[in-house]
Amino acid sequence: MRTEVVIIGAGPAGLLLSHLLGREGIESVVVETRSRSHVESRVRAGILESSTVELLDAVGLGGRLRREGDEHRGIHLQWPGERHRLDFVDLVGRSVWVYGQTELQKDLGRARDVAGQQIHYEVTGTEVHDIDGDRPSVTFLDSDGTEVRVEARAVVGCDGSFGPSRAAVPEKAKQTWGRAYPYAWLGVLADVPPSTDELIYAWHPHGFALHSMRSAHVSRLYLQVPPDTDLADWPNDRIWDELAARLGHGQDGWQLTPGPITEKSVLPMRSFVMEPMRHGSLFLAGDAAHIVPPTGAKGLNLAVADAALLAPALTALLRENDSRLADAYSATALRRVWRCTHFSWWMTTMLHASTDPFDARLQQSQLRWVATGQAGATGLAENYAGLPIGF
Ligand code: RFL
Ligand code: PHB
Repeated sequence: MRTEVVIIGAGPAGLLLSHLLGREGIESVVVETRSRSHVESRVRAGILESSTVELLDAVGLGGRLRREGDEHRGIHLQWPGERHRLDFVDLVGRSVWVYGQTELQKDLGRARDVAGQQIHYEVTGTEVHDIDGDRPSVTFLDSDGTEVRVEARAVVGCDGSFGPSRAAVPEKAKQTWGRAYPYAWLGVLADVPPSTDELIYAWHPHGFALHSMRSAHVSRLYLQVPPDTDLADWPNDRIWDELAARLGHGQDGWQLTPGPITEKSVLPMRSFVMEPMRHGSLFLAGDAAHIVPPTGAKGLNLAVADAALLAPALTALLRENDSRLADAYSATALRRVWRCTHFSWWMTTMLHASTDPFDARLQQSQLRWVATGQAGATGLAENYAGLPIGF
């Protein structure tokens, strides 16, 4: 089989890239190990930056998001006894949108259906070949066991943190950086209206807690837990009691309303960056090249920004034989990647309880500076509401 671009992975990076290339008349084939229903029901991110929303609008994907998503002007930052609101619109003139990654994934899937996109779901044994030349190919076993080889002009690894693309770049041609954090998040989805209008990020000596949401009827909440946490040790009552304690139930009359929990999982937290994000005719985008802890809500937005940079670069390369944008892709994308990597690390280390009492004092001082002063609040707002795609 022959196409122009093979995209490995049908997550947000892969499907958005195929959508953007399709709009330029560039043909792509997408391969994905999981089933479509699995990809569309994975509970993950929930916050879209303003530049993500503007991009989705500009390429015809913003309709349902604007109708069913919820625009938030800011967040609440708190610690025991105090809750402060940061208004991003006042601070930096930008907002964020609450819209589940599951919904964006469905919107992307439908848009690709309409365009007649070839997507091979439930493939196995994906391998990347000949990326040093300009005729790379990808081989895999299709869902019915047929061996398939797709030749292309470029391969894009959008295969997330465990896909094969990153490993296809020779060791001597790449550098990696990373950090594993000594905690994880226990995340729950609950069929109960959110107890807050905007997200609450809470520092607490027991550990961090976050009150997020998916809709007017569904709440999404997280608790900092040790990385080796066994879900069996966290019956629902214990989860709600701990959320109530950390989020300040009773503080100034605020109440957390518990409800039926429909999903529960433990998520490890790490930072990771690989450079460069291109080797020969293989390009990497999204979690395949970088991973951030979820505290800054940046992972999905970075995946979108990579796809938005890569689409014009591949278009110029394939249509005009102009390699300038493709040659600049890695360095351009990495500027934003490192900014978001720093922001996510900073939010994470500021908000998660550590065992060192000196750290705790520094965190409280930093939090107060951010929550009550113009300079700190503006820095948080600028990063959280999002930088321009080409930052
Ligand atoms: P994805 O979504 O992981 O998609 C990669 C796809 O590649 C497939 N794949 C393969 N396909 C073919 N052959 C192979 N050998 C393959 N190996 C893997 C996988 O099955 C998968 O479908 O990566 P992408 O597209 O780069 O998107 C990244 C985002 O999904 C991720 O960064 C965010 O979900 C991170 N994240 C958040 N980001 C935000 O911007 N805001 C948030 O509020 C936010 N919250 C979160 C998050 C991630 C979370 N988890 C579970 C990781 C909250 C959570 C809980
Ligand atoms: C979410 O709603 O899943 C969410 C929101 C904000 C974060 C992380 C996750 O920082």
